[in-house]
This record gives sequence, C-alpha cells and structure tokens, in this order.
Amino acid sequence: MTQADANAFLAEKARKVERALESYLGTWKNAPNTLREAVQYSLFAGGKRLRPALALGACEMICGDDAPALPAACALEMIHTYSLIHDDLPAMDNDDLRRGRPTLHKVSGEAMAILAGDALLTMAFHVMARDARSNPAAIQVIAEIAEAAGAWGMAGGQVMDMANEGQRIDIKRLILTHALKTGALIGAAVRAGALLAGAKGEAIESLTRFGEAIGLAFQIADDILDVTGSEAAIGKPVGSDVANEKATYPALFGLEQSRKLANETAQQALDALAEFGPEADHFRALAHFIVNRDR
Ligand code: GRG
Repeated sequence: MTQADANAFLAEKARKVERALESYLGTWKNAPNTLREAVQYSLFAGGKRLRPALALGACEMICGDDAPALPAACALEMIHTYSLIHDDLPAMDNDDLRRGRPTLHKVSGEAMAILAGDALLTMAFHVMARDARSNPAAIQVIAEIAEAAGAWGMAGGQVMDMANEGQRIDIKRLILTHALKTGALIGAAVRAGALLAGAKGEAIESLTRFGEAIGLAFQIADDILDVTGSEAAIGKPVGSDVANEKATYPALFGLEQSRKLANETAQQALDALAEFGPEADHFRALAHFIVNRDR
C-alpha cells in the first residue's frame, strides 16, 4: 500500500464529491450572490476531502457502491469547511491563510465569514434531510453527524482546545480534546458511509474502531505537521500551535515520541480492518497516508 494508492483514492472521491457540491450550490438560486460566492471561495479552495472519502469508501466497502453515501459525504465536507472558516476568525485562531488562500474573513469580512459558516452548517443538514426518505439509515446518520459536530463533538472540542491554551494538561485531556475536536467528525464519516450501506454487527464495530483510530492518528500527524511541515504543502502557516501556546502532542511528548504514537495509532487502525479482505485496501492505504502525509 503506497502513498500513491491513497492519493489516487482521495482524488477519485474528491472528483465525485466536488461535482455533487457544485450541483448543490446550483440550487442556491435565491441566496444573495455575495453569500454564494463566499461559500464557493472556501468550499472549492482545494482540501483533501478526507471526510467525504471516508464516508464514500466505507459505503463502497460494505455494499460495493458509494452512491448511497454521496449526500452525507457532501454534508461532512460542508461542516468541515464551516469549521475551518470559523476556526480562522480573529476571535479564534486569527489565521490569514487557509488551503493556500487568504482566509475568508480576510477577503469578505468577518460578518460574511460567520454567515458563510452558518449557511454551510445549515445546508449540510438540508442536504441529508432531503435524502433521508430514500434510506432508512439516514435518520441515524443525521443524528450521529449532528452529535459529532456539536457540543460534545467538534464544537465542544474547540472550546476545550481554547481552554487548554497556555495550560499544562495531561494526556487524558489531550486525547479527549483531540477526540472531540477532530476525531468525532472523522469517526462519524466512516460510520455514516457504513450505516448508509447497511453495515451491521461486527462490520460496523470494526469500522467504528478504525474511524476512532485514524481520527486520533490524523490529529497527532496534524500537530507534527505544524512543527515540521511546509506552508506551501499544507496551505496554512506552520508554527501557529507554538505561537498560540496550544496543547499538542509535540508540546507534551516531543517530536520523536509523537511520531511513534502516530504510527502506533495508525497500526491500531490497520488492526481494526483485520476481518476485511482486499475491499479494505483503500482504507489501509489511507491509514498509512494519514501519518506519512505532508499536507
Ligand atoms: C469552529 C466549531 C468549530 C470548530 C473548529 C476543525 C476545527 C474545529 C478547527 C480546525 C483547526 C485545526 C487545524 C484542527 C486540526 C485538524 C484539522 C481539522 C485540520 C484540517 O483538516 P484537513 O487537513 O483540511 O482535512 P483540508 O483543508 O485538507 O480539508
């Protein structure tokens, strides 16, 4: 399993999800142009499309087709993009660059950035709700994604992350912060795809463990990239965690130990896939990609 396999998988899923996102935005006929343009600016600024790829990949693994997960995949990318827009605001991380472009509040102003985030979050649930009649699992998926994005998911994790700044926190709190801020949505993406494909029993349990492990591995790798990565590759300034006195893996354990922990966590993700055959190879490639990536 190589980085090239993971990149090819991500590129194939990104093409699908971007076509679908364009068609959803085509339905924003009654929205003010300024709002639509602001949303387009952030949504089509690149990005790995990891969460949609996980949802589509899990669905395909279970039922051989990724189409049932396409609305949820788009919704996950909308929620993720909203979180980046809001995270970059002056009231939060106050970043000027994201996905290789000036942040939305820099080009459209803070009010528009807040509203574009609001519109994306709301649209995500609209897109999934419209699809719910055709798949009985969709209601559960909507509830799980809402939970993953909400007060005891991403939004709660962001609050903990802010409270941790400048504090000496222990490993338990660091893991919980990461699990909520980043892991919850990544885990929900895997479960969404699997549930929409009709996964049950051991298959859903294994994929849930896979999602939890790659969510954590992803965040450890993100912390490492903030120290060792290049601005050109990751599309945002590096070193901001240190500047903001963020509690991160490298800050708590140093780089070498963080790399070891990232690899061990990726191995747990691979172990969770043990019961699957070649249909899980894309996910095996992704587990390697997540800890060895440069973007
Ligand atoms: C504002 C409610 C709210 C939450 C913000 C996601 C988040 C919570 C903050 C983003 C800050 C950050 C850099 C978190 C680290 C993990 C992360 C989400 C990185 C960016 O995700 P990628 O690498 O981004 O998947 P792309 O651009 O590839 O989609």
